[in-house]
Amino acid sequence: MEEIMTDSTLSAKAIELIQLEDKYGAHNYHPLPVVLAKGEGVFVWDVDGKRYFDFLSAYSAVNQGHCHPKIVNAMVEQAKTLTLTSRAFYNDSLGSYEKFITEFFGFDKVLPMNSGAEADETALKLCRKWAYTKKGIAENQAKIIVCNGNFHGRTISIISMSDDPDSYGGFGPFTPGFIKIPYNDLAALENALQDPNVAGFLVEPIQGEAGVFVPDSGYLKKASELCKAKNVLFIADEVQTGIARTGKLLACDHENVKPDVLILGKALSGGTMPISAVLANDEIMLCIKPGEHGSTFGGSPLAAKVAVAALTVIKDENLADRAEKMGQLFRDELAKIDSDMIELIRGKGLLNAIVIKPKNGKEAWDVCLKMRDNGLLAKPTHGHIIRFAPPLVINEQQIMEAVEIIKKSILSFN
Ligand code: IF1
Repeated sequence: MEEIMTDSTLSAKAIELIQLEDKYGAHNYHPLPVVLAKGEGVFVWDVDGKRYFDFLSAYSAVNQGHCHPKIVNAMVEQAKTLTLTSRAFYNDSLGSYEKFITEFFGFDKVLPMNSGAEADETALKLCRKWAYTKKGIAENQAKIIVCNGNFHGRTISIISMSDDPDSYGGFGPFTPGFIKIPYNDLAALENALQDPNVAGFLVEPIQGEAGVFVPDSGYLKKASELCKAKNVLFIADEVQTGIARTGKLLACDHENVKPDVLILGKALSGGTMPISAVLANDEIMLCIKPGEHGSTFGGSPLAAKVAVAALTVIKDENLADRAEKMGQLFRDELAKIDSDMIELIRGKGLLNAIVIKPKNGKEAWDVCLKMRDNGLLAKPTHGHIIRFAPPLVINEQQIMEAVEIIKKSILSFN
């Protein structure tokens, strides 16, 4: 709270709202001090009417831009008609959504959930069930390979896969059945796959939380081939990388890899509500039988209509191509900034990060505060990395303006 009180850029109204959250909300986040009240396209506005470029996009949930009118309209129309039936009954929106999304991504079946973590949990359950009913692994013996540096969510089983003490520390006992190997290490994968009880390999095509860590080209392709050779499911967590963010519909598409199980979330709703999904072919998906998995809200008529609208916008506005082109431009322009504080620029499409070398005690957090003052929002991760992931509807002129803000902010520490 001290830093808030001494932050001269915050209005009395903003401070009051921050204090309200601090007093009544759990302290499980450390937000950048800015209080937002409105969003449209690539921009958000704070409670005092100041406009910012949103270079976080709610961690890639608002790929389609804030409050996209087509998504909001679909949402409002359906909200006035029928929001939720539960899956105890059929509804008139789910089937057409299921047809739409399975054709969109090329799978036989979809299992609708809400949050990304839930979809990841669903994929883990599906993989285990497949292991026992199809692969012939003895009951309770299935193992799933995961990567160091992963981020798949916050549930107990998911943090059991994490090697980040902030994620798992103090939350044990943990779920067994995971093998942790280094990311981007095919030899380690090959070695772990020797265990006949391995049923799946869960991987992010680009590690988000790790600071937008892009693996070597060919890694995903070879990893999927190694899995195939051992009859192990290749499970792609594209919650953050999917839905056009990296310049293709899926990050796996960069290497023509077709996962056995695909996990989607975030931008599946364009940032309007939690909608996630697991996609797989019949051989795998039909291993889960009635009564064995589900959720109250997953597959609601509201979610169904919103998801169809959100994916339609991705296609109609060519957002994958736009992410590819704008991402290239963004990295090219960033590379021209002459500052020893920029140690590295990396990313794919519009999922990018810079690694900051602290200077005169100024770190990534200070750079983010300065960018905020200059009208651009981004968040540091791991102390020294800043993620840059604007909505994919950003245009060339806006990229140039944003780079100018980033440049001005970083050079202010010279
Ligand atoms: C937070 C990070 C991003 C994800 C992947 C599943 C989930 C996520 C690949 C779970 C969620 C989030 C959640 C957000 C911060 C964020 C994040 F920095 F932690 F790593 F995006 F980069 N799989 N990612 O990235 O989805 O249950 O949250 O819907 O505040 O925790 P969820």
